[in-house]
Amino acid sequence: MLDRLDQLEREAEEAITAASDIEELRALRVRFLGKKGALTALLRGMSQLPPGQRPAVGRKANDLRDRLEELLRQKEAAVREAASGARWEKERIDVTLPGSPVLLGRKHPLTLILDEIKGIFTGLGFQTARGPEIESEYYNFEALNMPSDHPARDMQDSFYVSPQFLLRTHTSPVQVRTMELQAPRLPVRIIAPGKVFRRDDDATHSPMFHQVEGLAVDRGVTFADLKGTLLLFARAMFGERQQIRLRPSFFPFTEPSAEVDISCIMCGGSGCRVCSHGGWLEILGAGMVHPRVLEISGYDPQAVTGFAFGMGVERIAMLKYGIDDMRLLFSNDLRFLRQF
Ligand code: 2NL
Repeated sequence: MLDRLDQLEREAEEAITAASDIEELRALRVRFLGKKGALTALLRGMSQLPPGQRPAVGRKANDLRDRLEELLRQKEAAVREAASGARWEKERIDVTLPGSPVLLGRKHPLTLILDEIKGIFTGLGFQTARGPEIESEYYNFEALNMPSDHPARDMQDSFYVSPQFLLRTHTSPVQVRTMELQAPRLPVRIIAPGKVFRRDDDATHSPMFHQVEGLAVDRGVTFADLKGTLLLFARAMFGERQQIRLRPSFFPFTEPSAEVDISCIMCGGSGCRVCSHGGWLEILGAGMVHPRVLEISGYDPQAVTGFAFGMGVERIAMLKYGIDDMRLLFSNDLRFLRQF
């Protein structure tokens, strides 16, 4: 019996040493120490022994039980330790590695220019007005002295969304709406920045672009006020040495009308590739508000006068930043946008 206990001990030691996970150890505990286990079975046979041998066998069996319990506990601890070590190794992170860079956003070049334009006119006492991008033919054309048979209306190749509504081709309708709401209160001094839409698409035209129009209506507003305002704008925007030049032109909503040039921002006027060797760059259209437009908008053209102007924001951004293809402004290419 004592020999069989020794044999059981060796067998159990070997099995416990070889075990590699918790499940296996649990099975071994059942196999050797469980109610129907090997040690229990052996102890059952004790009643067959002569009474004199029983204490020695009993002691040895108890010692073996304690020893196996201890071995199982130690092995279980070792297995748990190994498992958590493997997990630690798997989840290990190197905190000295560089983190993922956080990309900082920035303003789009058009927004930068638009902010600058707004800032200049705000400083001159103009307020910013907004209006719908889908306009009625009335506000986009009729109220601006462009009846349906007007040739300028064919010139405007526009996007219609229904027989009487279209995407606005300029922000002038915003100014008409503002005058209509404000009349007959004076003065009117507003700029209308925003998106406009025309059927055009190449390196210098986009079907959607941005315009800023300005309008000043009051008693005694003159063409000189227009020139002074535009000269001040040109100098604030492009530098104090700027000159402007006005050439006669035509718009249905202004009379007289002018195209406004600034001295070339590349060469200062001596002639270069940017100004096609002319020394001047066209950046604005302007004029005195047509009496019909004042009247339609609720003002008495006998009592008040006004000047108005309009400029393309993309054109100004392209000149100021030296961009040669307008499509770059709408491609959302970070290699381009990061430069501003
Ligand atoms: C251009 C020319 C211009 C206006 C816009 C305007 C608005 C009202 C009354 C009269 Cl409510 N005129 N706007 C006047 C002259 C020119 O824009 O070349 N824009 C890019």
